[in-house]
Amino acid sequence: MQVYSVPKSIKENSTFTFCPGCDHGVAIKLVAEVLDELNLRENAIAIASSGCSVLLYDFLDVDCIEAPHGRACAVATGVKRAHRALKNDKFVFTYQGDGDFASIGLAESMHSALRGENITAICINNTNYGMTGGQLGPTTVMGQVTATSPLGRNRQYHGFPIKTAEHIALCEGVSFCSRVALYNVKNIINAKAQIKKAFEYQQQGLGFSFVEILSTCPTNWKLSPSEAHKKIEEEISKIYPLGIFKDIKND
Ligand SMILES: Cc1ncc(C[n+]2csc(CCOP(=O)(O)OP(=O)(O)O)c2C)c(N)n1
Ligand code: SF4
Repeated sequence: MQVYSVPKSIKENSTFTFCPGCDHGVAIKLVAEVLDELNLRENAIAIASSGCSVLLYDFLDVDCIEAPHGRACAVATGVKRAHRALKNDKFVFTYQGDGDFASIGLAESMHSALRGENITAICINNTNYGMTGGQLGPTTVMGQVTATSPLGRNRQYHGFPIKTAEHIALCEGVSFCSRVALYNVKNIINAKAQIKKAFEYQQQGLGFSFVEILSTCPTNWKLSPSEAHKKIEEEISKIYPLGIFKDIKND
């Protein structure tokens, strides 16, 4: 009996090149499993962005476009609308870091949500700019030491971090909005269910769907993979609570 196989939506013989213990690999595997289960692989277009998330297109066996930093939701909007105008509807989703989605791209992200674009955005929140060396990002928590906040994030100099899912949930065009984590099996199973729901809402034409995934960046956090997961469980998920913030079918 086969109990596990690599998702068809992952390229054959792929070896993830993320740092050891990085949750990007788990997140991409979940996305691939959901694409398989919903039979979306041939019709999907993924929009990758700048940051470690861009590596998505090295591993995912679907059509991918790389957007300039922060512009993934804008590119996804264009791709979705252009195909719809040609009566060739596509399944379109973005895969972005928190810096990409909630800092340089905040206007594009939020206005896509407000417009209710029928796309799905996945935001990997690892509380820093991972690819460029661990600088302070929009989600860096108070007191967190980063490459550009050596004394820790503080109110006077840096201000407060953004609670991305809570803000996106306030946008009227949003059909589904949740925050998940990947620090244990229960959470991984739940994360997959939320990604699936977000994808299904797009299939049903319900508007902008969004999943924020709390993720590790052991390299820049200077922690082991297990310490990094513990940090998410005990610290980060207390500041950024897990849950569904909007579900138009159940609200
Ligand atoms: C317009 C622009 N500004 C800055 C950069 C440099 N840059 C590349 S990746 C990145 C940060 C990515 O951080 P995040 O979006 O949080 O993703 P992560 O790497 O943590 O997954 C930056 C600032 C760029 N590529 N383009
Ligand atoms: S720098 Fe951080 S986010 Fe990027 S691959 Fe390494 S651990 Fe993952």
